[in-house]
Amino acid sequence: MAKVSRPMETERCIKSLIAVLQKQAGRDGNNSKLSKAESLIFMNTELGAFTKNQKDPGVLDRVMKRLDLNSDGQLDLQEFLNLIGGLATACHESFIKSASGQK
Ligand SMILES: [Ca+2]
Repeated sequence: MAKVSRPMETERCIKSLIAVLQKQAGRDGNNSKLSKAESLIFMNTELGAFTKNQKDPGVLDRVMKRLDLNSDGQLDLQEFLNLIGGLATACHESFIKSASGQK
């Protein structure tokens, strides 16, 4: 008999990321892509720790432009994951630095 598997941590993380995208993108009725306005709300709410010290309002604009690889003015799942991946990489590097006593 096949073992009934419970979702593993990584699977739960993937589902959570998709749920976040759908929730944040659903404000305008299309829950598969973040519009520019939705992206800004997302970055200021869900990623407040990263954006709160950001004084230059143009930075998020430039981030959005860089992430929008196909230039359709929206972030699809792949583009959204590039953002998450970039932030995860930055966090990981920061953890390694603080673990080794650097600043
Ligand atoms: Ca896009």
